[in-house]
Amino acid sequence: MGAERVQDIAKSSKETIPDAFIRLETEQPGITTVHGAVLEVPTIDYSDPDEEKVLSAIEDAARNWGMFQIVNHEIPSEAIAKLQAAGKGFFELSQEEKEVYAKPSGSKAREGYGTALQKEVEGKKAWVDHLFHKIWPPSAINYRFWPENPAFYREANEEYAKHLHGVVEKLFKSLSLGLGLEGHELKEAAGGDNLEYLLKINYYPPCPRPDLALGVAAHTDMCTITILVPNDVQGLQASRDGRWYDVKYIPNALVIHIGDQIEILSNGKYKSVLHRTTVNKEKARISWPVFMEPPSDFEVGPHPKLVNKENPPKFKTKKFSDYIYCKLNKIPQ
Ligand code: DH2
Ligand code: SIN
Ligand code: FE2
Repeated sequence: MGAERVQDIAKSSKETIPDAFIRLETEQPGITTVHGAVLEVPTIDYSDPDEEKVLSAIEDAARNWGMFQIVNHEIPSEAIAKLQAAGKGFFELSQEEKEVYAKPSGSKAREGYGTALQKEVEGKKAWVDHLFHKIWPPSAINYRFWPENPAFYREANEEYAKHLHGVVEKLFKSLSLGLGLEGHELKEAAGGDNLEYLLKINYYPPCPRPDLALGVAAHTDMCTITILVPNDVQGLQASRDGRWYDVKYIPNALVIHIGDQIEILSNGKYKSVLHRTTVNKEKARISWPVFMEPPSDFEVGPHPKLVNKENPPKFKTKKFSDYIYCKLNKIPQ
């Protein structure tokens, strides 16, 4: 039965890795990373009393980077530490215990514990396992995919989701104002209060050849925005002028990715960021991205107030589920 987990493969890989994980030279991090440089993506300080300045910094970052970090946000560091301890605890359970939460094979749903059978360049595999489930709104949660162990898993995730809700509301408002819209209009056009938050825990086991393998291959996020916290192991890289850089790690910061749906809603003014992840020789890297998704049958397209004769729509309007389907199956727009 069971799919092969990277966590198991890692245990039996002492010096080499299976061929399926060795990237093409055009992707290998050892060759394609700009070494000795870290990318300082824009940092937004939410404790800054100058609201105009914060707003223009967010607008600039969303336009020119598609990525930024928020420091001094309202999420207590204890809530982040608890979320992280809960996720780490899950991946440290026995394989048998983790498989209880495995994504049912053949199921179309995405929730559950899994290892991607990625349809990637040359069929190469990603050095990562994951757990994926909704955390918001409470009515959309399927607790079937929330681990019972560690015992505080549920409390940690519910608390984090509540805190995150405040950050998401504030961020959508800023991004909306940055487009010249009313504060509520961007979120409304992205699904409003039906916006769903999906947590993915990425578990990247130690890898004997981090120069040859990738965690997650280069991609832009499909959702509206992603809010991510990593553990203390470096690994997130962003593409800048066609080169790959490590993103500067800031303890307790929230990493924000502008996703495809915001690029579309803004009619191209905001850009989704191309990123990927590397792995570490000695340490497990773990990250907790939360994807803010429109409901699957919700249609997303350039905001009507942002298109006119001079600015025609640059993107088609599509149901979010159709957008995902086309992207995953590489069907051109
Ligand atoms: C936006 C995204 C992603 C997403 C959902 C979004 C990703 C993927 C991801 C995913 C989830 C479950 C899986 C899987 C991949 O879902 O980038 O293989 O089983 O990582 O809204 O960007
Ligand atoms: C991802 O982009 O899917 C993962 C990012 C990370 O692990 O930091
Ligand atoms: Fe991503």
